[in-house]
Amino acid sequence: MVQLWYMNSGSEDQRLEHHLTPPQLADLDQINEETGVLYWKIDPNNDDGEDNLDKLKTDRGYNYEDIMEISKGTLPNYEEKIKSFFTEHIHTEEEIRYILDGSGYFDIRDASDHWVRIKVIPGDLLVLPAGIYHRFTLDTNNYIKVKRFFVGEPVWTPHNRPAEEISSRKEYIKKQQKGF
Ligand code: KMT
Ligand code: NI
Repeated sequence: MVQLWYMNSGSEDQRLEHHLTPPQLADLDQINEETGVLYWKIDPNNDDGEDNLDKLKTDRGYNYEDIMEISKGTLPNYEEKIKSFFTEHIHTEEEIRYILDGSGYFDIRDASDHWVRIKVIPGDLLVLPAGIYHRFTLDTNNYIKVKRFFVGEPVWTPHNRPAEEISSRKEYIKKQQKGF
């Protein structure tokens, strides 16, 4: 089961767990309802997994994909990228990540603007809706390999908070008020 929890706001290393004391786990269904974040577990090592991934790509129109390996030796401008991934931001489109190897944390804002930390490991497929405030960090393993999907020509540009004037943010807030 995917693990997600509410974060403490301590200034220790971003790669640590940052659990509250005592730890307070979050519920995936509730987070889905209040933030629109989607999650699937898809085992890349069996045929069903491949079929499920193909079906998801077709259903959601994901016609672009590439692979990104985040580690000191494999990612150009590593330090700069790591910093920008962990700066709270939104995008104009969904952020879709399928974890192939390694691990890391996606932090997303819940409906009360609290940070929820989602630990991702191989086989996890996470969709962050357009306009949700989020950030990403490696954990202490310092390595993740992900497949990125996109509908059409990819746009990876982050818009750092505050980004209230961006239309994907306005749309996101409307959807959140209506219920996803
Ligand atoms: C983003 O935009 O937040 C990212 O691409 C994070 C890196 S994906 C593991
Ligand atoms: Ni992002």
